[in-house]
Amino acid sequence: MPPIQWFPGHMTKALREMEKEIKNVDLIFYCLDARAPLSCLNPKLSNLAKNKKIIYVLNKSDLVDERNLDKFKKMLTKDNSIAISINSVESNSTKILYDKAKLLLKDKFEQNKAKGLSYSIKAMVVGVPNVGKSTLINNFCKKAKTTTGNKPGVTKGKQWVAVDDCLVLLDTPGTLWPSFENEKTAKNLAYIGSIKDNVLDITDLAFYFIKDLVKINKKALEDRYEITIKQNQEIIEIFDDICLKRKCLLKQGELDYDRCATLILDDFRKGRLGKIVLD
Ligand SMILES: Nc1nc2c(ncn2[C@@H]2O[C@H](COP(=O)(O)OP(=O)(O)OP(=O)(O)O)[C@@H](O)[C@H]2O)c(=O)[nH]1
Ligand SMILES: [Mg+2]
Repeated sequence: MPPIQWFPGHMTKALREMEKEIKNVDLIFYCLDARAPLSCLNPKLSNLAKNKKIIYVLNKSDLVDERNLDKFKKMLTKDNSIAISINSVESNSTKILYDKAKLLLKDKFEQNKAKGLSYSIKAMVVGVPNVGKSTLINNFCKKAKTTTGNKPGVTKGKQWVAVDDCLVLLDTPGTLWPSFENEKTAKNLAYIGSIKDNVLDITDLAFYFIKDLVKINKKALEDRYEITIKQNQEIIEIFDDICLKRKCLLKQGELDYDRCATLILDDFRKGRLGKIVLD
């Protein structure tokens, strides 16, 4: 697969602004997509957050089997960090994050209380594009204070949002890094919709997605598209079968791979292929 890369100017600018703001925040909500939590670890963001308390949010947990998340939670839990899975679309699901944030910053609360000062937590919400950072913030606020969307690059600039007197959140644009050293990471980010589709060859991407899914969970493809995948079957033949089943055809009866590719990736992204963890 040709190297995938998407690092537009607004991301460089966003990272610079986040570097400036980092000293003003007590805590980082590091948003990861539960379907590929490790692929969502951006070295630039991890470096930015290294001296801060971090709550890793394994978001979109409704799209996976929770039992698959235990190993990631263990890996991400360290002295200064914990990991929690949530579904940001479900109302009030961020309550647990709020409670944990208060617990992590208990000392600061108490020191300020002793001085008779009120204290509000300032937290920065970071992550690669499209993992649900803005949705998470709206969940905290119980109303749509930030713009969300089913595509990467919706949030273009930083935005402070007051949840209540005790918590202020900073929404940030989804950021990637200049070059992916690992092809698997790049592909996973593309599959989950963190990379703009128009910088990718969508048919190539779907081809590799089928190839990967055959290894991870070929039954998911068989069930969704009512096909049978033979052992060592060529990936292109599987792609053809899905095209035929979904009637993705051009005028002369040729297969419309582009349309089929969009359909397959959309099915995965919306959870219609079942609960799949890529990492
Ligand atoms: N199924 C599911 N979808 C979610 C969840 N959280 C967010 N989404 C959806 O994911 C898409 C992206 O959400 P956003 O909140 O805009 O993501 P973002 O991280 O702010 O994206 P950028 O601003 O582009 O970096 C939207 O269609 C949301 O509805 C979740 O927990 N589960
Ligand atoms: Mg956003």
